[in-house]
Amino acid sequence: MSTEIQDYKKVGDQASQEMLIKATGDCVDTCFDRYETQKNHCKFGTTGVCCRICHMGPCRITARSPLGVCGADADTIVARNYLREVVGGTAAHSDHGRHLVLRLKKVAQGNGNGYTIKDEKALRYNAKLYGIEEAGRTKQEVALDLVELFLGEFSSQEETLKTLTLAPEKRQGVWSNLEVTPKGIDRTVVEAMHRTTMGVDHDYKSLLMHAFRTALADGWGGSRVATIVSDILFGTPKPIKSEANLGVLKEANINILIHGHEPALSEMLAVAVQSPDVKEYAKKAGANGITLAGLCCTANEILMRHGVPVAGNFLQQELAIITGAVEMMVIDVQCCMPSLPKVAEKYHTEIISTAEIAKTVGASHVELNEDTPLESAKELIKRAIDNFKNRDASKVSIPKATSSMVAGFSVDAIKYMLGGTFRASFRPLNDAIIANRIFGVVGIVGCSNPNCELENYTNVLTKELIKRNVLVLKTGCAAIASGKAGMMKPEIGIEMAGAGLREVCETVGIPPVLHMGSCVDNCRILEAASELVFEGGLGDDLAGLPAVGVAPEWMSEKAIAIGSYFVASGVDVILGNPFYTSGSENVVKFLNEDTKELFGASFHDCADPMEAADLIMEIIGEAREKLGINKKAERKLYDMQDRRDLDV
Ligand code: NFS
Ligand code: SF4
Repeated sequence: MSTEIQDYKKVGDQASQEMLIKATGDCVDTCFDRYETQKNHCKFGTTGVCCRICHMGPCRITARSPLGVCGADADTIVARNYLREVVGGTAAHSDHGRHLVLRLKKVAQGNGNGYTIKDEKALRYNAKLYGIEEAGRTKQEVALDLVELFLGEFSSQEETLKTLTLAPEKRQGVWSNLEVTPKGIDRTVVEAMHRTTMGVDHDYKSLLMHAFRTALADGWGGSRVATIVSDILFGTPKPIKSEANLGVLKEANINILIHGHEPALSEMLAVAVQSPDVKEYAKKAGANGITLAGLCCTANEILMRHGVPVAGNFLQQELAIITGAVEMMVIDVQCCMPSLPKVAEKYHTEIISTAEIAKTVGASHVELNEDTPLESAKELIKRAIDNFKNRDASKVSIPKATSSMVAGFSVDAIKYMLGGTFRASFRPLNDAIIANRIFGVVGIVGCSNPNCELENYTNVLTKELIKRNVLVLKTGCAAIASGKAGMMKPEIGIEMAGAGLREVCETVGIPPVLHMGSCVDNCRILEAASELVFEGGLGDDLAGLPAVGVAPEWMSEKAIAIGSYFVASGVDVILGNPFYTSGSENVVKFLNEDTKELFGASFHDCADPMEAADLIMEIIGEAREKLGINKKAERKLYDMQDRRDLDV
């Protein structure tokens, strides 16, 4: 077995290794196998110089053929491809946001059918942020006004996005001076497709500036709207305990996995699974109970609000089926591999697609009945229970590995942890940063990718940063990696943290690695960064904060959009693997250098986690120097070093 494990050294965690070995025995192909057959990637693709925008091509740029048929050069082609990737990511996050706004509209009109405004406080707080009168009005009235405003964020043709005004004023000025303030989200996305079609925008700088404009429409538009509305409909997350890794599946239970990104259906399933009739039905089928667990960002959404355990992240979706113990996998949108039904064929698992816009060959398609969503969620669960009898016990092997974790750190929850109900504020965090007990704040986000050892970069970097007194904020699959590695258990995380960070975490009662949610919730990281600015003492802009973003193992277009809105917001971003832009020196220089002049932040490529840690310390150190807070950490007590320094 150990030699077999070595074959899978690209997978660090034991649970995934065990399932990959089982996959070989069961003759199942996974993305890890397919990566091997695909990995001699076409250089035209990886350098970004392949253009198939019109049918005079495809054109590929080389030293001997430096221009496409139309005359487009490498700069134009690479920039166009980059912008189209940002568009893909922005569209995904924003369409997700739109669905939630339409859901809130139904609820506010009295047609919620089981969905409600769960967090009225969040509704009223956000209405006020947008200048909507809320005092003395019903929550439905307020919600309808907010819905109208949010729908305008998508459809506005001439007015700029209102959500951008939630950013610090100085940043809004930077955007307006650079003319990258987006108009409506839909307009911005459509315009990007127009600009990149054959014969339109050919200046790489103009294309890249539209990429940043589009990304802002994501981070300060679609994503922020999605997060606000999720909090209103499903509740603003608060710290909650749970567990992560494949070991959350239970042999004696009906195991149902929810996978994808949009929380509406999974919220209903999380409620339905608690109902006594469903529990009774499971018992009758001979099971001990029902385990509902999540994958990818749907997992993060219901983990943050219900403590539903996480079976795994992106690269574990096939591995979860290979346990042989999953009765049903319910998928919605994004990051759900089309391979799932093929893997499931070898077992008894039923794959159920549920989103109108996302169908998968080999999956059964069941949409929630909008009139009776709770009933249809129950029916789905009963269908999974009915499938229990088809489970082949000889094919079942569930890895033991799980780790307990605490998630649920919305900005509101962090404020509360820092100051309690009456004095909820970021002041203690600002003070800890100014006093250098916390050196800085780093957001580690994004996917897992078979092009590198699963979760190694993420975990090595996270460990190193907390040791160096950097508070780490996490979302997406990177958050799940830390949960699995035990770093989100307050007691273990605190053990790993440097003295200053440890002191703060112990006083406040938080782990040094905070789970802030799904990928759409990356806007919570920007919200937290804005709070640091609003609180005072750390400058007046997001640029210049002692903060950095990292996407160590990213793979998705969504990650490109996220990285771009971080940079446009003034936060430096380190990439574990580079963009497909190396075919144009000008584009690389623009993204990695010129943006520093424009936005006050840029991209950095760094393939090694320890080097990334050093680079982060350097960037944060410079920011601290400029803020005039780069003094030695205050110490309350003399430690050994101080005693030696006393020189007596
Ligand atoms: Ni983000 Fe979440 Fe995971 Fe990557 Fe996919 S699940 S939206 S894209 S893979 S972090
Ligand atoms: Fe070739 Fe230009 Fe057409 Fe692209 S747009 S495929 S470079 S001719």
